[in-house]
Amino acid sequence: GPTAVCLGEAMIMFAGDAGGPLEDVESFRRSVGGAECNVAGGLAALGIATSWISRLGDDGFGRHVLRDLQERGVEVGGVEDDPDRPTGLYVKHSMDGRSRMHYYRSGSAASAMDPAFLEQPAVRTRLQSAEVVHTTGITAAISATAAEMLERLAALRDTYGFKLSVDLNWRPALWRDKDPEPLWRLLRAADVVLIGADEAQVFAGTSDPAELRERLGPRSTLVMKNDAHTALVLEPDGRRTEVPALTVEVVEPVGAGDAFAAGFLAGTLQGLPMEQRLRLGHLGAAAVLAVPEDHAAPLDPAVRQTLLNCSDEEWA
Ligand code: KDG
Repeated sequence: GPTAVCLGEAMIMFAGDAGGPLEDVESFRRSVGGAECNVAGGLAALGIATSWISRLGDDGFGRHVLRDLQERGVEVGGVEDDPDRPTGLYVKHSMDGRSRMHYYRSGSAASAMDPAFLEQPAVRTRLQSAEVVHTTGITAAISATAAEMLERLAALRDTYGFKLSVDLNWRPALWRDKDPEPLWRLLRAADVVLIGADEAQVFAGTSDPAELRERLGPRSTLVMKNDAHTALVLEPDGRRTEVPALTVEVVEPVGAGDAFAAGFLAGTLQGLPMEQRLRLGHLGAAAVLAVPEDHAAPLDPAVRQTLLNCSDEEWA
């Protein structure tokens, strides 16, 4: 069957039990975060054989990440332990009705990923057999060596024959004082580019899909999500498919984009029609929007099938 590889940092996430200023939050709930590992979990839940490739500290947090991903069906044989650097952390709390993120990740084990990491046998074999390799703009931002690694990854696309999928995941806090040009190069090299309309506006100065598609590579398919409203695909040949989002009560939005990516990519790997790929993306996002964690339990397969096949009127 089809196989996917997700490459990027995972962190232990601590979500504040109460809202308000961080200095007043006393207790936190632990879970696992990290854009690419969220996507890996989502793909595995949809029946795609998926490896998550990264580096973790040789510490209790790293062991928890591994265990959590394995329990969710993600293959982790390409993960390297670092005896000297820790697993990254991330604190999430809500203030004035908005989620705030605080990263404790500089100098983490994952930030030491570099081009040579991709040559490690356990990593190389997984990339060679992957149909799709997914990464995000976050990985391009965590360190200079990780950004170089992604340049190498883009070059390996042709050598190994995988499709490259990149979610912009624009994180201004990680890009302060950094040149975004390497990220543009990565996006232009990608076969699938996932972007939210709001972050497109900030990053590229436009949220017009046609204009954005033009600024990507000749083979890049643009997938643009417009919050709670709609998602559309614009293919290099100009074909356009749009599907409205489901209406959900939003508990906490972080991770919804990753779940959307997982659904869209799973549908792509399974050869579903474009409209159903988008529906699968929306279904994943809806589930994550409804929980405080960055990922959610998979939808019952029978319910999923019904929703994939229902009429447009029944859908939304
Ligand atoms: O997309 C979800 C991520 O934002 C979250 O899991 C943490 O990886 C993360 C990041 O860098 O924001």
